[in-house]
Amino acid sequence: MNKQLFLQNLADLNTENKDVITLYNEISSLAMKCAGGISNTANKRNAYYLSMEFLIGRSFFNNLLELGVLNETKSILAEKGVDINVFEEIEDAALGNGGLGRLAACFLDSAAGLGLPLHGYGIRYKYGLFKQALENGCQVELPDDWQRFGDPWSVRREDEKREIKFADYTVTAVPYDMPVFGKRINRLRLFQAEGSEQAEKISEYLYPADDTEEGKLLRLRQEYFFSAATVAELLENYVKQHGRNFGNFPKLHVIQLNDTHPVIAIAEFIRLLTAKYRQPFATALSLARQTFAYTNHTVLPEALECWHEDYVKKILPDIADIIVKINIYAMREQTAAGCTEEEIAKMAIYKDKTFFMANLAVYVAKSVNGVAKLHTEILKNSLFATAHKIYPEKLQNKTNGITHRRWLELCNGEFSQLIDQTIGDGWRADISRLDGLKNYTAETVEKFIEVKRTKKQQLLKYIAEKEGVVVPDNFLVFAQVKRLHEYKRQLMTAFAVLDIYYGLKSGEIKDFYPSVFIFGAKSAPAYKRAKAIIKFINEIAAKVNADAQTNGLLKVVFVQNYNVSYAEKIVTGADVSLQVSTAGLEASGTGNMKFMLNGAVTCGTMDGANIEIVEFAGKQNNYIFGAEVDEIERLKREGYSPAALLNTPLCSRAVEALVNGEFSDGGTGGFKELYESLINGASWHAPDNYFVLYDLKSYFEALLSINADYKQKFAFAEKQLINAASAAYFSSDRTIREYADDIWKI
Ligand code: 26Q
Repeated sequence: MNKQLFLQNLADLNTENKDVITLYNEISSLAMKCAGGISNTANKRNAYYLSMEFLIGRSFFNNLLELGVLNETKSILAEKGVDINVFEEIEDAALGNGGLGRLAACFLDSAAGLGLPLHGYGIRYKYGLFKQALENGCQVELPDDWQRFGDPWSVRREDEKREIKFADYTVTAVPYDMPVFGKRINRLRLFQAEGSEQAEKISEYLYPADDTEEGKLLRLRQEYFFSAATVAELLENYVKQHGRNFGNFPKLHVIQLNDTHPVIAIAEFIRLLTAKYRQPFATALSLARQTFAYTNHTVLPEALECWHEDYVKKILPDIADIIVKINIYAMREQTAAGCTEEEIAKMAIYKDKTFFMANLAVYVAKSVNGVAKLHTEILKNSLFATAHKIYPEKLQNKTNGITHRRWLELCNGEFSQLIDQTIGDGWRADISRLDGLKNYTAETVEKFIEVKRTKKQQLLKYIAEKEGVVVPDNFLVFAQVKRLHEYKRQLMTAFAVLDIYYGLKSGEIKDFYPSVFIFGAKSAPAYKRAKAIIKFINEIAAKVNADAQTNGLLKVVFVQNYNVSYAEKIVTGADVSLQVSTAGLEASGTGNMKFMLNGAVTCGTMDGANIEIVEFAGKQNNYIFGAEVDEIERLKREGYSPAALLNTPLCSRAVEALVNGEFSDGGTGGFKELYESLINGASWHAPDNYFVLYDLKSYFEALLSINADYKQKFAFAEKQLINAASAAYFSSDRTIREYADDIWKI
C-alpha cells in the first residue's frame, strides 16, 4: 500500500455535497489504486479454494483496517465533517448463507494475513442471500441488490473471460477479481455468467429454489459453471508455462473443495485432461487424486448432494460418462483391496442411477477433513466409516476458526484497546499471545465490565432503532443467532423462554435477573417449519414484551435481516451465547467462537466446536447441558418417545402453547404442524427427532443458573474474560496454518 499517496489524496478529496454512495465509491477506488496489485505467485505452489459461497460482509471498514489506514481515514474524514460511520449504510455483499460461506471469507482473510497464496473461486451472484423483513412476525424475502452501491472493490477481467459449454447452450464466464489484503494481496475471483438471458440466470441468485426440475438443473449449472471456469483457467495457465507435461501440475496446485458443491470440478478436470489435452484417463484420474482435497461441513442426510443421472446426462453428458468411469476405477480398486459388496455399495459414486458427490470427493481427494474434533470422529465412525477403513490416511480434522481482525479488532475496538493496555498489542499480529490475558488483575475485570456495558449499550440502542424494542442496558443479554434450522433448536429456546415467562407470572421463578433473549435467523424460503418457528418466536415476543407484569424482567426480540454486520454488533454486546444444537449435528459452529472471543459465556450442548471451546476455557466457565452424542445414539437405537415428557409441566405448557389458541400462526397451520412433528412425528421422521423435549428441562435449568450467577457481577465477568483469553485457538490463523502445513503444503 502506498499509504502516503492514499492519505494525501484523501486529504485533497472534496467531500462537499457528495452523497454517501459517491463518497464510498471514491474512497474505495482510491484505496484500490494505492493498494498495489495481486501478489505474484507464478512458479510457486498455490492453493485454490472453490466455494459456492463467500460471505464477506462489508468490505469498506475491513479493507481499510487491513491496509492499515482505517484510523487515519477516520480522522481525515472527521476533519471534513464526515463521520466514517455513515458508510454503515452500505450493505454487505451477502454472497453466502451461513457458516460455510463465512468460513471461506475468514480463511481468505487469514491466508492473506499470513502471507500464504490462497485464492478463492466462486460465483458473482447478482443478488445475494435475500433480505429478510418481518411482516406480522412472518419472514418476508426481498431481493438483495448489493450492487446498487457500486462495486468498487472488484475489477472486471474482460480479457480473461471464457466459454462454458452445456449440451443446450454456451455461456461466458467473466471473472471479477476482489483483492484480499494482508501481508500479501490474494485474489478472490468470482465469475459472472453472460451471453444471453438464459446465461445470466446462472449467476443471478444464490440458492435458487430447487423443488422443480428447472430449479435443480439451474443449481447443477451453477456448480459446473464456476468449477469448470476455474479448472480450465488453471490448466490453461499451466500449459502456457510448462507445456503438456502435467506431472508437475499437482506440485504447483492444490484445489480445496468447500463441501460437495464444487465436487463436479473433479470430473471437469479429468474431462479437460483427456478430451482437450489428450491424456490417458488413468493419468488424468491420478493427477486429480494428487490435486484435490475436500472439506465436509455437514452430516445431515438432506444436505449431502446427490444427482440423478438424468439431470447430469441432459446438460453435461460427458461429465456423466466420466463420473461413471471414475466409479468403475473406484470399484476395481476397492475390490482389489478386499472390500465386500456391501462396503463397496456404501462408497458408491454411481448407484441406482444416482451420482453421490460426497463419495466421489472422498474417493478422489487426497485429504478429507471435518471441521471440529467431534465432527471428524463422526465422519470416521459413521458417515465415511467404510472409506476410512480403506483409506485411513485421508481423514483428518481441521477445527474451524474465525478471523480475529474482523471479529475483534474491527467490531470491538473498545475491548481491543483494553487488551492492548493489559498485554500489549502483540496479539494483533500473533493471536496466540491472547493467552497472556489469563493473567488478568481485578482492575482488568472491572475494565472489562465497563467495555461490556458500552458494547451492550451500543447494541441495544441499535436494536431499539431498528426493531422498535426498547431494552434497558442493565439487562442480561442472551443471544441465539444463526441460520434457522430444526437441528439448531431455536424452538427449544422459544419453549424455555415461554417457561420462564410462565414461571415469572405464577411466581414460581423468584429473584430473576432482568434478561433479554435476542434471536436472529433467516429461514430458507421454502422451509415451512423454520418459518413457523420464526412466527412462533415473534408471537412470544409480542406477548412477553407487552406484559406489564413481567416486561421489567423479561424481553424477547427477533432482529430482522440478521447478517454479518448485525453479527458484528450482537457478538460484542451479548453476555451469553446460545449454542444448543442436538449433539452430533452441528459440524462445528463458528458463531460460538465469535461470542467467545468477545467475552460471552457459552450455554450449549456438547456438540461441534463447543466441546473444544469448553476444553480451552473450562467447563466451570461455561454452561453445558443436555444429552451427549452417545445418549442420542442410544435413544435412537432403543427408540425414543416424548410421550412421557409431555406430562411434565415444562414440556406440556410449552408444547400446548402451539395449539391451545394462545398464539396465532396466522391461519397457516404451521404451529399445529410443529406440534405434530414433536408428538407424532411425520412420514419421514420419528416424533421429536431433534430431541427438543428431551433436553428442554436441562436447558431451562442451565438458563436459570446463568441468571442466578450473573448477579455476582465480578465473578461472572471473570468467566467471560477467561473465555476471551482462551479464544486464540479459534483464530482462523491457526486453522489456516494447519491447512497450509498438513494439506496444502504451501
Ligand atoms: C445441499 C443440497 C442442495 C442444496 C443446498 C445444499 C447445501 C447448501 C449449503 C448444503 C449445505 C450448505 C451449508 C452448510 C453449512 O453452512 N455448514 C456449516 O459449516 C460451518 C463451517 O464449517 C460449520 O461451522 C457449521 O456447523 C455448519 O453447519
